[in-house]
This record gives sequence, structure tokens and C-alpha cells, in this order.
Amino acid sequence: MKRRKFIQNASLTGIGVAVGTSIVAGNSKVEKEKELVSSIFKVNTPIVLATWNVPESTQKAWEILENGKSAIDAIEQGCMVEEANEKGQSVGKGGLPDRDGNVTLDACIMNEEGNYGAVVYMQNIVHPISVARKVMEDTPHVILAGKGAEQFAVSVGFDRENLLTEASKKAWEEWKIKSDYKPIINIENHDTIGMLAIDKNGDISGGCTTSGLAYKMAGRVGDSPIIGSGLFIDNEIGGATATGLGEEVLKTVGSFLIVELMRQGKSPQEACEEAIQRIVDKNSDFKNFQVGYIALNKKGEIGAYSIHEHFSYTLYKENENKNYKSEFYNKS
Ligand code: SD4
Repeated sequence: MKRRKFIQNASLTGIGVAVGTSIVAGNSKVEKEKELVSSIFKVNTPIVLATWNVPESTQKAWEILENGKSAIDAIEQGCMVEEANEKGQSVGKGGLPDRDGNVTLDACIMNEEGNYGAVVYMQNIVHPISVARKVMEDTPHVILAGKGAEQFAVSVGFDRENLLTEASKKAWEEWKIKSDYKPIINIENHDTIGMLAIDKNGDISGGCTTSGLAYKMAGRVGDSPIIGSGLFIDNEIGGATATGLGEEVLKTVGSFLIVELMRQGKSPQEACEEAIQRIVDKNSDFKNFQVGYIALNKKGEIGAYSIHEHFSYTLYKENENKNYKSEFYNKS
């Protein structure tokens, strides 16, 4: 952490510049700053926070962190649990298809160094979060799309698999009878998984993975794999991730907005509320769609807020893995 930033943070917590000055006099300035910051914040790590009711995913991520692994490993493994869960109809295998019956997946991952990788509109691969990590780590690019993403995945060892399950196919066939194309306000307990984690070093990473809106137009890509919209991490500040109608998250660059609001001193909760307010202010029809955000800052504080009721999040902290109802805007 840069000294200027440290002093800003220290004064925010009531520790004056005098403390900052004594650090500079020391020999190992960086180490002393780190020690002091963690003693000030007393962050009880690790922490895992995810959208919706996904206790198996947060459990997996927590186990990885408890074993001393990095937040990025926890994010990948935690998200993979949902991607492989065929009952979850908005992520990975078993995800609801587009209007032509094709399951197309979007995912991204971002680490504590600000590196990011994503796949968009990818078919036939169960774990887009892992392919996104490979894009981040093994290519000079940040986003691969469609056939190219699939080819890359196969080239690095992923198997092709049909992602349309019997249940999803049946749901699609029933949908085709009316072909009613409206964004659905999610009132289930399960959806796109966005996950944020702090590891034992205090580093933050995040990921987001989805099959996107059910029965979308072919080629449609949502917010989930787009940096700053579905996910954003700044290891000096914190992270945020989104679920809901991706078009509205994209137009307001929601996750980046939340992280920037936290940088200005807002709590994760205040930042999530302001990001939802931006969407509501710009849309007189906000009653017809849902957006939900979660956020986590460097101090281990969390926030969650949505337009409508029934958004929830799962928090694994201090040995407790629990699902909570989110606060929401529309009380009418
Ligand atoms: C999308 N944001 O593709 C995703 C879908 C989602 O709850 O999160 N649904 O727009």
C-alpha cells in the first residue's frame, strides 16, 4: 500500500498521521505498514461472500482459504461447484438456453493484482470460470468469445460436453409455446453466482459465472463477464459483483461504480445502495426488473442491496456459513 493511501486510511480509522510517520522511520517500511494495517482493521480472514443461496460453493471456497491457498483459487473452486450443479438453471451445466435452445455461458475472474480474464458466449464447456482463469494466466488477452473461447478451452485440456439437460430442454420447449420474452424478476433462491473472497494474506479476488438471461437472443452477452459491470476488484479497496438484468448493470458499470464509491469512503452497504439508486433513477420501469449487488471491502465489511425483495447472499465468515436476505429498494 502506498504511504499516501495508508495515511488516508489510517486517518479514516482515527489513527493520525503521527502513526504513519513512525512507520517511515522504520527499516522495513512496507512490512511495518502491513502489520499495522492488519492490526488496525483486525480483519478476521478468510471471508467468502456470494450472491444467492449457495452454501456448497462458499463452503468449498472457505476450505481452500482455510488451507492457506489464495483467494483466486477459492473463487475458481467455489464457482465450479455451482457450474457443475445441474439443478441451478442459470449457471453452467443445466443452465437455461437461449431462444434457439443453445446454452451459452459467460464468466470472468479477477485477482488481487488487478488481472482479469473472461469468456463470453461460450458453449459446450462446463467450467467457464476455469477457462476465464486460463485466459487471464495463459494468454496475452483478457476476453475470448464464442467458438474461439471454446477452441481455446479444448486446446488447454477441457472436454466438450452437452450442457442442455433434460430439465432445461423441457423448460425451453414449454417457453417456446408462448415465446414471451421479458426479463424475469428472480424470486428464486438461486441464480448467477458472483463471489468475492479475502484470503489469509488479506488479498481479495472475485469471480462471476452465468448462463445469462433465459431465452435471450443468440449472441447476447450480459454484464457477468464484463469487467467493471458484473465484477470489479481493487485489492486496495475491495470488490463488488452483480446479478439480475445485465443490460442495466452494464449501462451503469455497476461493480466499478461500487468500488469507486467505497474508495471515496462509502461503506459497502452505502455503495451498493447508491448503485441501485442510479439504476432506479434512470428507469421509470424499474418495477419490472431485478438487479442485486454484493460488495466486500478491505476491512471485511460487506454490503448487499437489490431493487426488489428476495435477493439473498451467502456469507462464510468466522466459521459460519449462512444465507441472508438482502435489503431492497422497492417496498411498495
Ligand atoms: C445476465 N446478470 O446475463 C446476468 C443474469 C443474472 O440473475 O444475473 N440473472 O444479465
